[in-house]
Amino acid sequence: MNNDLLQIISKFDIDGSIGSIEPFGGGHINDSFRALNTSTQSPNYFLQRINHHVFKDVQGMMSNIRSVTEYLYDKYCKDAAGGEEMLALKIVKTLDGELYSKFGDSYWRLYYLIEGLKSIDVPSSADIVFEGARGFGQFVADLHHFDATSLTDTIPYFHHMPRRLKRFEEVVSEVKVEKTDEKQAVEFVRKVGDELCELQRLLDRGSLPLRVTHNDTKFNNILFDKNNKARCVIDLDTVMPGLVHYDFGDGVRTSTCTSDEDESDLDKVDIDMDFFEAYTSGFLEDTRGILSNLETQTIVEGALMMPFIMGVRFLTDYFEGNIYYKTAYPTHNLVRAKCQLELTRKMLARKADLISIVKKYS
Ligand code: ADP
Ligand code: GN1
Ligand code: MG
Repeated sequence: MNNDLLQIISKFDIDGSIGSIEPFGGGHINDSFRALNTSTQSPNYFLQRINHHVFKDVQGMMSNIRSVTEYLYDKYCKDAAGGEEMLALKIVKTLDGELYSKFGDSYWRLYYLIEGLKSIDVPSSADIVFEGARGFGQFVADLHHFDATSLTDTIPYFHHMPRRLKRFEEVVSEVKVEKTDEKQAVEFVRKVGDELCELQRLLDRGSLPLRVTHNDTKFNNILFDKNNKARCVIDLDTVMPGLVHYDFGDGVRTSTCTSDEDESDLDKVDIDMDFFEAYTSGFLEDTRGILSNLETQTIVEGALMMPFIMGVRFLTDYFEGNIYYKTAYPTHNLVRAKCQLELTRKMLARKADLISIVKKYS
């Protein structure tokens, strides 16, 4: 076992004795490890190195997570009935009572490992899509009365589409866009960019409310039990004030697409309309009662914007030299961008059908 990891975990208030610490999970930003206890009487843990280049205000982010998880923990424990209730992540503090620990140049946090639950990268049925969406919707509904203004913006302007486009243009102006596929991607961003800033315009006008949203509702950020029931929303780094559209949209992006996020064969990239219907009905199940008419009427804009903003972010990172996302090969971000932009294009072509489906469940 890595000695540094053992030293790091020993700074936290843990029980028992750790027998192994192994890499776990494969996100693009943080590094995660599972720490197993030697004794079954003591809990197992989930250790993460926080990417502080991305999350610059580590204290602010950890206090957001603490207040939201404590709020949910309280709610779920009170509501608990029959072992099918939702669960909340629980932070393990350091021996000094802090929410994270600094070791050399890096920042670390610890959660209890939630036993017996699994994440699903690619849902295999509409039922699973429905259930994941229901869980993400419940998360927003459960935080309906939580004061969004008490939370720090962990990444300022995270989903501010006009700013993402401005940064994209700055980066593009400093590089040579030479290859045909790069040029096509840039042209597409310029062609549809303004249309996909609609949510920001509505927000700026005060027509849509800021809520507590997750902002990274990638489908594998919700854990399922053995009966495929959604039980726990995880990966809470980006929980902050946002539009419900972002949570609807990122779940759609990652659960209803017919390919992986980085598929290079663009013919394989499309939206599965049955899965979209399942996602919509699941997400609206608990949120229907709390959303304004305009939020529901415009929620499809979130499903269109999220693949697009990801396309723009991946493309920007590619032109910037792959400094933000973990990549497996030099053109990985370009491949991801082309895939996300293709998904955007195909979804835009079906916008009227997507709106009809939302109407059916509103
Ligand atoms: P990333 O930012 O890398 O996506 P996550 O916080 O989503 O990191 O964790 C990566 C994976 O680890 C998740 O998809 C899930 O499978 C698992 N995981 C995360 N937190 C826990 C936990 N507390 N208990 C059990 N498994 C977890
Ligand atoms: C990142 O950490 P992970 O892999 O869940 C990113 C999300 C993107 C996602 C794309 C803080 O999420 O915004 O949607 O990659 N998180 C951050 O796969 O930038
Ligand atoms: Mg994750």
